[in-house]
Amino acid sequence: MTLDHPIFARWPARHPDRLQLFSLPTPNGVKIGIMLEETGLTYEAHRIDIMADESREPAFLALNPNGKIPAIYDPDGPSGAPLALFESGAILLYLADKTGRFISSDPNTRYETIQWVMWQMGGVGPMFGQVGFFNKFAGKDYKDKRPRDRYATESVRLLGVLDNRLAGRDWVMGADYSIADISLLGWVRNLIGFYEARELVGFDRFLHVQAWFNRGLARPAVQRGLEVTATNRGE
Ligand SMILES: N[C@@H](CCC(=O)N[C@@H](CS)C(=O)NCC(=O)O)C(=O)O
Repeated sequence: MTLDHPIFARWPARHPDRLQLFSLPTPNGVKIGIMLEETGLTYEAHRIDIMADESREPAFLALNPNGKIPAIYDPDGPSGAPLALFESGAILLYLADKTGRFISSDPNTRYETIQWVMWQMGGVGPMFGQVGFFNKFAGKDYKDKRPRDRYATESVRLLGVLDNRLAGRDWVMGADYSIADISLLGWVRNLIGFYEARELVGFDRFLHVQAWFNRGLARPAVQRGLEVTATNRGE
């Protein structure tokens, strides 16, 4: 079996029958590593070095014209034909539907789960990411702190929304761990870890988020998922 896509000329598939993941352990990237480990799907992971602009190479752009990780190529797509997909929220939803895991089969609860994934994609990701830029990366040296403070203030508000949601719930959707949790864990982890914004956003006051975060990190599949594509194993 050979896979018919330009990406494989640059990143060859050793196991063409498996789902192919192109990623890096960033907050968006780890979502898919975690989901694949949680579901137990067999996959082959390719590490894409975004710092070396590998995500801007023509072979990668053929898979994701937006030039960002994560992206997947599933040789066994839902119609029987292969499916290439980018945008981490769409990939989570696809993998949930493919496996029947981590999304409710009840239609109302299903849409609520999607709603929280959209909330992460449209709010938490972009806002926390900007906090990272202005607090840790190039934006740190800007004298004017208003952009940093604007994104920090919005991130605090979003953490408050999540904290309220998690009051009396183990997971975003209640008793059931779902793709909503999977979409959020890596972002909270980066905000208080790599982005060094724990104090800036007053994380310690969000007790429900803290308890949820620790529950998430305690899951073995989350621990494994955070390491997917951390090294170039090409398995
Ligand atoms: N909305 C996209 C965002 C993807 C994204 O921003 N990926 C980052 C890493 S977390 C990336 O590839 N950055 C490389 C670049 O922008 O050059 C998703 O959720 O998949």
